[in-house]
Amino acid sequence: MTPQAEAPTIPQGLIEKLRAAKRVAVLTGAGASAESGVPTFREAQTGLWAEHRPEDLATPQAFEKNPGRVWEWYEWRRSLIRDVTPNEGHYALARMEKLLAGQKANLTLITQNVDGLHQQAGSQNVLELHGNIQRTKCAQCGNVATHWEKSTSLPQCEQNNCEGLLRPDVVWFGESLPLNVLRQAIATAQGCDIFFSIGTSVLVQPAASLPAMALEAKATVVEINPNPTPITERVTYALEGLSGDILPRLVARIWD
Ligand code: BV8
Ligand code: ZN
Repeated sequence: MTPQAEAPTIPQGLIEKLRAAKRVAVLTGAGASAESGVPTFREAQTGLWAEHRPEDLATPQAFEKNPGRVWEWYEWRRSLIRDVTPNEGHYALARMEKLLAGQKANLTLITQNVDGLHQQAGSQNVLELHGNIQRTKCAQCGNVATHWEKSTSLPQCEQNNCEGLLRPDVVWFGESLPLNVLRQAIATAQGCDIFFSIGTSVLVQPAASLPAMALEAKATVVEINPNPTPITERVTYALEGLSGDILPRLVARIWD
């Protein structure tokens, strides 16, 4: 039985920096939703999707070739998300945003996740780099909707005389990110005092370049992840552990 890894202490230097911070940036990945029960991309898929890799399904080519299968995969993922709730890490980030506002500072939350759990936990200033699985976008006219005809297996656009197929309003591999969102994320990374990289394997570009941009801009960079990533060696503080455990303790140490 491997000994339960000792939960990392929160470095005093980080506490002081956060108390004095004016601009805090947070980048989250699938690991921030893991404790809510949302499988991460690195985990093997289960059930009938076991033999499919997300990278092979989350592409325009896959949708082109077999829109029904891609649509079913997203309906399966929506079903996984429907029953989950934000975890303690999501709530701690929402609290941190409010507490920083109280000290005339701001927090910008840049997320790679498409599950909407940060907003559900109360975070306001959220940049969705990769879109949101709870919205659809018409493949033809681009109309974005949050409600669509659930009965059919391949819903179509309801805009007048548009027959377009609906697709999830997410960014697929090979598609560019929404430019205005990406620009804001880059400006945030380059202009912050403290940059948190939480629950991301720092592999998917261009999101994966944001922590390095913060380092180049001489920000204090904090990583929260139970596993090492390509930036672990370079960050100011590498807190090895779960976001749902570390974040509430961090907020309590600074503001309680
Ligand atoms: C683009 C939405 C170009 C869809 C997603 C070769 C080299 C470099 C780049 C490329 C390349 N080949 C292709 C590319 C580009 C490609 C890319 O980066 N590929 C990777 C695989 C190499 N990028 C793109 O295609 C992007 N677009 O480049 O466009 C372009 C430019 C101009 C014009 C046209 C085109 C688009 C990328 C967006 C893809 N869409 N999601 C959907 O969800 O279905 S990405 C998807 O995967 C997720 O959103 C997420 O971002 C990513 C998975 O990453 P993570 O979030 O980090 O999750 P992961 O599972 O990997 O890791 C979880 C981590 O959490 C782990 O480290 C784990 O240890 C940790 N963890 C686990 N539990 C916890 C925890 N941490 C804390 N607490 C816990 N409890
Ligand atoms: Zn349409």
